[in-house]
Amino acid sequence: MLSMIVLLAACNGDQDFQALKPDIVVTPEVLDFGEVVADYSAPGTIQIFNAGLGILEIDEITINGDDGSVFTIDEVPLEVPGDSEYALALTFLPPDPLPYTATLTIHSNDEEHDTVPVTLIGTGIEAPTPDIACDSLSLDFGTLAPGGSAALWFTCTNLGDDDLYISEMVQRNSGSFFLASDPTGNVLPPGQPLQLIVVYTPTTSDGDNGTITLTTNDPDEPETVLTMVGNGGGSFEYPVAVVDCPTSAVPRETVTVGGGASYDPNGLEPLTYRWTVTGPYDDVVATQSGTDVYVQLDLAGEYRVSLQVENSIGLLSAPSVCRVDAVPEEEFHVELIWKDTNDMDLHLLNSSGTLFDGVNDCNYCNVNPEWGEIGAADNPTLDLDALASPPGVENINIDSPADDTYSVKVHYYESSGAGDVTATVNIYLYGVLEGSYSRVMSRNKVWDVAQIVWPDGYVVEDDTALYNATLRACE
Ligand SMILES: [Ca+2]
Ligand SMILES: [Ca+2]
Ligand SMILES: [Ca+2]
Repeated sequence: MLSMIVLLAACNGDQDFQALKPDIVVTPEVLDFGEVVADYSAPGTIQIFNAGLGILEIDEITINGDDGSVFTIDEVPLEVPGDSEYALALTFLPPDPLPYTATLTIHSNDEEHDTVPVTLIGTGIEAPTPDIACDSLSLDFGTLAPGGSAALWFTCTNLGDDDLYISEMVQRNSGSFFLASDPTGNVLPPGQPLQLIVVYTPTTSDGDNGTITLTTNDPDEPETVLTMVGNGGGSFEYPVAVVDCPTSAVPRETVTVGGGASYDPNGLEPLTYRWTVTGPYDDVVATQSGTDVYVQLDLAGEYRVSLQVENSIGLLSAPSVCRVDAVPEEEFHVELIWKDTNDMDLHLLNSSGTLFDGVNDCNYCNVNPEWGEIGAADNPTLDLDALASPPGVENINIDSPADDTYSVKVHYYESSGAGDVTATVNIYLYGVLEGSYSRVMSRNKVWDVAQIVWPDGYVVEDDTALYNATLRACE
């Protein structure tokens, strides 16, 4: 009975109830980190004391102000028991030589002081700093037979204006990479390079990968990770190129081939893109470096679009290749190709035509004559007209030709120093390559290539000798 009375008295007493509340006391009111070299960090501490007997619950600690991001809290406590203290650790990292200030606010369950502000100040100052820069962050040794040995190197230079100190070197993964000398303890004065020679001695052909991590006093890059791969890298995952090709295309169209789905399995991004576009004659027609590539399909035939992506440490993906087949839409499509700096001209004559007559010979000086019925469908058009490329590409098209027999001719207009040049003519009828012919020509010669009988759609090659043009422009 006695113990029950004591218990009731303890619970009901007003003064005892007060004592179970938390009571927050924070010092200092202003935390000054002093002067700190820009890009270096300095620690600071705020004491949170709970002078009450109830548990102090910390709801949130915020840092506000324009400079809020230069001050960070290491770890926020959930609660501080009665009559005890928590040391709140902070870090000040000035990015520039400027003064910084922000307000830290502690939100708690202390009803009388539910928010307690602390002013944070600090000044960034200018001072010499080291700056590590390596010429490459990866070495790929390619293929090497077991028992063989090869050496490659990284060159890391101190681009800063204070000494660069290499405090630690850690090598991980495959032991087939051997660092010729341990750089630990090296001090590089400003401007000084350091060669890190790596010798690769594979014991199997399964592939190897490894890293070297350098720890230095570079303030904004305390660790530099260098990656080595050999014999395909073994378990190493290279970046992956993914190309997205259009399913159909027509000559003279510009198509977009996308590389945006490419990725790096290790997240070593951004990627850089290396595109190579090869035309129907195995010529490289474009090399580009954007995420997407734009391919002008001058010719009918197959274009190969190849993409390799490079990750942020300089390792290349295997190439990914897609094919775009440019198929003429017109029923009648004739193209002329040459690969020198000279100027050749494609001519298409109807059965009434003579070379350079201004009506019945479609060419550079008569690009879209009216033939056949009234209307454009059966008229020829010189759609691509090249003066001097190389490569030169010209083509003449008819959507739906009138019944007739047509003649294809080539005139070597001007040499521009090119001398004898091979001309190639491809004849596509109803979207199908029906004939491909080549001749070596010299200046002012005319080549009678073939005759095309319409609507049968067959091609008769003309094997007569080249002859000199008597005219060089339309009459
Ligand atoms: Ca740096
Ligand atoms: Ca021409
Ligand atoms: Ca017509």
